[in-house]
Amino acid sequence: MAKENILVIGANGQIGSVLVTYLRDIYGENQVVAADLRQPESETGIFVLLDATDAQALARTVRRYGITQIYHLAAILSANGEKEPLKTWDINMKTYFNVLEVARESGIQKIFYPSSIAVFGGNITGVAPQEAALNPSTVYGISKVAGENWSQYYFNRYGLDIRSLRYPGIISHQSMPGGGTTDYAVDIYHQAVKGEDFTCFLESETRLPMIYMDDAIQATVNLMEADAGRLTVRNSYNLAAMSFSPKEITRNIQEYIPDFKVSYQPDFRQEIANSWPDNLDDSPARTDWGWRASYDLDKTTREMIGALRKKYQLIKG
Ligand code: NAD
Ligand code: AKB
Repeated sequence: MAKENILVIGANGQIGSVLVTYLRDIYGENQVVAADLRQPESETGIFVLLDATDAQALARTVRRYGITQIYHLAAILSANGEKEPLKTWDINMKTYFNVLEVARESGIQKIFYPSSIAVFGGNITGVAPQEAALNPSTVYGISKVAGENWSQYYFNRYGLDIRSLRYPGIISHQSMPGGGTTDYAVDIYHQAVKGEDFTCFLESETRLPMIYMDDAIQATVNLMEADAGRLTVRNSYNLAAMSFSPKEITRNIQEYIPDFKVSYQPDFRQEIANSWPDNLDDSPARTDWGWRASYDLDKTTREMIGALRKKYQLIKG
């Protein structure tokens, strides 16, 4: 494997904190530079305090570490984004333009851009096809559609090798989600394992596409390592793993924790969830680079409950 120097921006977030460890296992501890606005809770490898809206600071980091690939994870997510729409647009777009421009100017070979199911809007009912009219309802979704279009533009115009996934909601035990609409599907496991009741901010029947963190990381790395000639989608690949409602995940958890109780108090996030599809058709990802999910809801629940039981026992003990 060619020697890569990888920069992960937004490295302290739900995905970044898991992805950095995984990339360091593959490419080597000193080959992966973690960068974020905030200091990490514990520093294990190279970390740079970086505001990616600052183009010069980003360029300095790229030069200093001889960066060859960027995973650009920094963004404001759907629910937090609705609280400050203009700031969200500004941060999500400015950071991505800075990444695109530093890549173009410094000859960076590859970029990973995470998109989202939030690119779809209420015009899609049921399963979202790869090719669809994208009418997002949130400022976050609008910024992701714009990001996808700019990815396609920089690929067509400058040959920049940008790869992207439309992630479903990600479920992880290692890290907490950062202000999205799918966050309930992580929070619910924590409450269940702590032996507490859970109040869900979505209605019981609202089905959304979700994915377990291990699958999301595997998909990301597989896409980044795929032969460029096989990639037919240059805006963003649909990615699917499972789809469930709060009622269905509750029933699944109750198979392991029978006393677990959930009540429903939908808030502004319900409208966001209503505008998203139930699931995605990910046939191009399957055909082009062999994508297959390994975790369904039951396997996810087993892993989450097992890992969180250990975590909370450790905290107690
Ligand atoms: P997160 O909110 O948990 O983490 C984002 C990180 O970016 C945070 O640590 C934050 O401090 C950092 N950040 C914010 N502004 C920054 C800036 N200006 N400069 C440097 N760092 C900055 O997000 P996440 O869940 O890890 O998501 C990562 C990416 O994946 C995002 O682009 C998100 O839109 C996308 N995505 C996530 C999910 C999911 O369910 N987690 C689903 C679809 C898409
Ligand atoms: C959110 O809910 O905003 C994210 C996402 C699906 O993009 N988890």
